[in-house]
Amino acid sequence: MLKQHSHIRYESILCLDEDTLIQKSESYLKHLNARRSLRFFSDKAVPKDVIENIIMAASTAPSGANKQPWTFCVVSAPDLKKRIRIAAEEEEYRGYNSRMSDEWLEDLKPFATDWQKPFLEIAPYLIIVFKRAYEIKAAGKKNQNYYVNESVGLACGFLLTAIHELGLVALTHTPSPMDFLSKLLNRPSNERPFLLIPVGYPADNATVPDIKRKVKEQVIAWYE
Ligand code: IYR
Repeated sequence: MLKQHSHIRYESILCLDEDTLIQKSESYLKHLNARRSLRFFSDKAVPKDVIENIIMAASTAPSGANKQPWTFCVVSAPDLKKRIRIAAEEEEYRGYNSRMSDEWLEDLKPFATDWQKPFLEIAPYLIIVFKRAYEIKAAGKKNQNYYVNESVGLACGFLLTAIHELGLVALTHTPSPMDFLSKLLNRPSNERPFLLIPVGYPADNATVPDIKRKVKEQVIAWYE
């Protein structure tokens, strides 16, 4: 073993035989393949402990130098959800009517989206993920974070997986630009909005766009 500082023993949790490995990997693929981004939420309450646990599950994601450069803001207050919806819709209205290119609007046609975002008020929780560009230490000293986008993206992936695991649904929403979220949530200057994720149960009769995933030949390049 290399000489390491304060390493502790890694306790492996599973050691499966090959057949079980293959079976489990197939059923995990099937399970994750059933995840969809949803825009139609029920207003049914989700226990606060569930939200806390899925966020702490997300916070186990790997990050540059283990800096964990994220803050998860959780909004359930109806008045604040309304203010977020109003501000998001203002930006989205400008986006759909002038900012987005024709190509972009064309690419979005299968999703049948527009500037209106009622789910921002209907979903019981909005998780707004902020990336922490750096840390502010005493006397205004700044400490660096590393690979911030990669780290926070991974944490969001973990969060979406945890949400799916529980049969709940989410949308990775990026109203653009997102600066209004820093103001409405009164975030410090080292934080920037990364993703807005409504979470809840699906609405009765919720629909999703009929889109396809790439097949393995398009996704994987083997070098054997
Ligand atoms: N932010 C807009 C537009 C939008 C952009 C992409 I890229 C999407 O995958 C979906 C939507 C909206 O949320 O409607």
